[in-house]
Amino acid sequence: MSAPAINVPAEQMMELLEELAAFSAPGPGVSRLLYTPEWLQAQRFLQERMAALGMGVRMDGVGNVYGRFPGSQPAAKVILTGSHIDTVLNGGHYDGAYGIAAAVTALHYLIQNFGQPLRTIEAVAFCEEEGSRFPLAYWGSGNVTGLYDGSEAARCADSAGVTIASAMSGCGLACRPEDRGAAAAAGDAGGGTPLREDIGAFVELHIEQGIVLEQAALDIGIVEAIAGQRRYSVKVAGSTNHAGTTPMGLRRDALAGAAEMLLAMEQAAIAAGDPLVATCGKLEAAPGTPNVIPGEVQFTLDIRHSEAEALEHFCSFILDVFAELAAKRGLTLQVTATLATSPAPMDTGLNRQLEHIARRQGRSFRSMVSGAGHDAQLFSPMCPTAMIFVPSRAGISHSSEEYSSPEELAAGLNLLTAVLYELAYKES
Ligand code: HGY
Ligand code: MN
Ligand code: MN
Repeated sequence: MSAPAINVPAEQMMELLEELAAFSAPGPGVSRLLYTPEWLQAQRFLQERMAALGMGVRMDGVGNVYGRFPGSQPAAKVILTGSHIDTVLNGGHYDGAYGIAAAVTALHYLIQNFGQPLRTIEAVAFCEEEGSRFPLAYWGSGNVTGLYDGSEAARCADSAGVTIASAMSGCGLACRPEDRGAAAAAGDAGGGTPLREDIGAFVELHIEQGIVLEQAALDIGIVEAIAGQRRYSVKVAGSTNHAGTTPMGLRRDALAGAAEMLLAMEQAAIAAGDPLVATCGKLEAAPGTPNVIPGEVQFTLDIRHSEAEALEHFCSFILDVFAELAAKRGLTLQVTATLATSPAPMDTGLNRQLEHIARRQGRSFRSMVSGAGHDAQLFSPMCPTAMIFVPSRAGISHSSEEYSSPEELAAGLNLLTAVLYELAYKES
């Protein structure tokens, strides 16, 4: 059976993107952090929109929203597509939301033009991927794929001390596995275990968040692997003292110590060479007054590499350097690992299919590694998984400047729709 022409109008997707961007806390760009009022409004909006399009809709026990069109072969595994609904602080309109808006638009186009699929097709808005509010990331796909079992909700709190569990119950969601069973039995919208074993393939459409495609003037990136990530929270403690009366030689300055550690990390990352990257994105010094020597500093580390061994080696090396610097300065050091995701290869068979479709649709493309982490990397060990990129203007992302043109977004939408057609409608 040859492949039918796929020509999805982008208007529905563009409208969804605009509506989703409105669900944000005040301030520049889009801020939609997990379990905030704007997060809940966005997830409820998506449920309404999916239901209005005729999808079967549900929210699971952690707040992932699903919309599906059932297949004629109920025993066949589900073809899942989507991305994350949360954003970074003051982020852009497209990171995460694009994959969701395209998934909903693609499913609606397929059902309208080709009727019931053989295998169920499902769109998902994962509740959280960024790690912007709580010191963990991938809370949505991590619960679906078993990275988390939900027990983390009780012990993980944001900077205001609000635990995931209490933020969840504030959204009407059951948090503990035993609660979810009861909620599901009661038909509670926030019930239903997130863990899934019925997924036959996962495809994520996303902006590149880098400059490779724009510089090469290419339409599409077909991701061959997603970098592994390690995140840590680090606490350096010394002693507060008077900024005016304490001689330099008698200080245990936690901030000066942290600064030396972070400069050493930057030098080591540069020496390690691409694709290793290491970042401190958040640092808080206490007590935080101009005339007091900081006695305590908390900061985060985000270290990535596309090869597991190189990532492991760099992390253990740099944490040893931190320990030496702390000892030299009479400081104490406490390092807590908050995230570890392995580098994830995408499915070569699916990637061949995507290349074939891109050629058929007249799209230029290249294969590439993703330095950004994505929900797709948690699915690749459990089912055939693929990721499609479209260009980001000037490679900018995690910023209100994030932009991809409607034409670029439409090219990704049409490629996604075509591969979903092949996965859900074609006899295997
Ligand atoms: O941080 C990342 O790589 C992704 O944008 N969450
Ligand atoms: Mn993203
Ligand atoms: Mn992101």
